[in-house]
Amino acid sequence: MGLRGSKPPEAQVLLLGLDNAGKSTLLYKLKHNACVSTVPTIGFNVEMLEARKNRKNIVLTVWDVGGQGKMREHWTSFHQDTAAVVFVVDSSDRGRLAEAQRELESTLRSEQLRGRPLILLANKQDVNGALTVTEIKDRFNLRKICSARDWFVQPCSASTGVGVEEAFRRVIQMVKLPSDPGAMRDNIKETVNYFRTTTRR
Ligand SMILES: Nc1nc2c(ncn2[C@@H]2O[C@H](COP(=O)(O)OP(=O)(O)OP(=O)(O)O)[C@@H](O)[C@H]2O)c(=O)[nH]1
Ligand SMILES: [Mg+2]
Repeated sequence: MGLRGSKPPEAQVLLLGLDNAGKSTLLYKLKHNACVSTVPTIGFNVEMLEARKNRKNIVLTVWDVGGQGKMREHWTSFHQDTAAVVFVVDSSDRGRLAEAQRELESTLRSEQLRGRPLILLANKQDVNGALTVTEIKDRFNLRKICSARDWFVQPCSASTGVGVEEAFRRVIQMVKLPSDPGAMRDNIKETVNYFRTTTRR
C-alpha cells in the first residue's frame, strides 16, 4: 500500500562468476557509474542499489563474492534468501569457459536457489574475439541447465558500461519480491516442478 515512511521492499541479488570475470568492476559501475580499478576480492563486497519496479521503489542488495578457487567453497553461504543470481562470464577467456560452466551448473543445483532467475552476463564484449551471446548459450547448455527457472543472457562490458544498464533493468524485471502478486503462485509452480523432476529420476 506504500505507507509513508515504510521501508521499500528489498531483494538480495547474488553476483557470482570465476575470478577475473569482472564482478566487482560491474558492481562499482552500477553503484557509482565509474570504472573503478579493482583487486581480486577476498571475501565479498556488498552494495545497496535503489531501483523502481512496478512503479514502486525497491532496494536491491547486491552481494559480490570473490571468485578465486578458495573463495568458491563459500558461495553456498550466500545462497539463502537470494532472489536472483547474476553469473558473470569473461566472454574473451575461451580457455576457462568449461570451468565457468561447471561452477554455474553446480551453483544452480543448490536447493536454496531453486526456481530463482538467472541472468548470465557475457562480459568483456569490448575485447576482440569475445564469444557472442549465441555461443555462450550453447557452450553453457543453458536451455538444459535452466529448464526450471527464468533465464536471460545479456552481453555487456563492465569497463565501458555498454549493456550494464540493460543488465540491471533485466535483473529488476526478473527478480521476484516477496510482495509481488505472482510470487506465491510462482513458488507453488516451482515446488510442483521440483517434485516432478525429482520423482522422475
Ligand atoms: N576489457 C575488459 N576488462 C574488464 C571488463 N570487466 C572487468 N575487466 C577487467 O578484468 C579484471 C578483473 O575484474 P574484477 O572486477 O576485479 O573481477 P572479479 O570478477 O571481481 O574477480 P574476483 O574478485 O577475483 O572474483 C580487471 O582488470 C578489470 O579491469 C570488461 O568488460 N572489459
Ligand atoms: Mg571481485
